[in-house]
Amino acid sequence: MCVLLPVLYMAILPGSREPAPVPHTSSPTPPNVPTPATPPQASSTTSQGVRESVLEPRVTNSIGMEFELIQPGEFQMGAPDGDKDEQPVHTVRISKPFYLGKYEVTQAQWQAVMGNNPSAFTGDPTRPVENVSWEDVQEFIRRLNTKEGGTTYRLPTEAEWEYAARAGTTTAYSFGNDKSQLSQYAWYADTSGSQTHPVGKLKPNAWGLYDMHGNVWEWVQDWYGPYPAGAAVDPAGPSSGSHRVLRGGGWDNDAGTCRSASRYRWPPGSRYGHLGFRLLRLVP
Ligand SMILES: [Ca+2]
Repeated sequence: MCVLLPVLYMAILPGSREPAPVPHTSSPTPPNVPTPATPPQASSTTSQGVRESVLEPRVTNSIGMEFELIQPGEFQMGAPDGDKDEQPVHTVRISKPFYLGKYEVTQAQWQAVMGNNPSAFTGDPTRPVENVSWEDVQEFIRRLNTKEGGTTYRLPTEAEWEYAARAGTTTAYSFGNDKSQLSQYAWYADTSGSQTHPVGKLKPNAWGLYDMHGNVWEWVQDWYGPYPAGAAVDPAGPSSGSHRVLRGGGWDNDAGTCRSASRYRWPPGSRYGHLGFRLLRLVP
């Protein structure tokens, strides 16, 4: 009877999936149910999968920066109907999990590490720091890595940034294609009042990241250059260049410029009131 029970149970369940294996006591692995509000699950029961399962879904560092775990995966980088430099759309595989800042780095966090606040828009320390160059950010990272010894931070690569911004979507924005919804997620030209706003006040994307669209442009690690023609694994951009890449659009940009695939660039020494960043924290 005990052996027949699972079979009978499946037979009387309307809509039971026929190929589903009969429950087996020695294999307790549950089905991998997609959950759009969280990062993707490990794809298999490899040793890497076991390791991923024990990672904290989010961490907070010594100066209160919060990070969300981003699981590895594959996505289509670029936009077929976007600007020329967003093409060709190509397959990118992110091979390792990483933590990404839930918010843009704030003025309070910059102050805690650097002892100053270069921002153009002050008055609330939870506004994003801006008016920082790519090179300034490297100094911030050096000091933070020293302060936290044993934990490594860096800027995300352009591919890591877009992968996280899309959060599994293939649309213009992390919430779809409808520009009229952008004001729920982003401070941009139509809504910002020509200034930055405290981080995290609007809706996050499906992976829990705020202000990926708008507020301040975010420096990423890569030199600016054309995309590769074919598929890539953990691409890090050209080996040299004159401009570093910025992503996400800012408070003074139109909706189209805040798309997930949109790219911009400035020389690494440039500072403006719309240039900020968020950090990546390596998984140990
Ligand atoms: Ca942003």
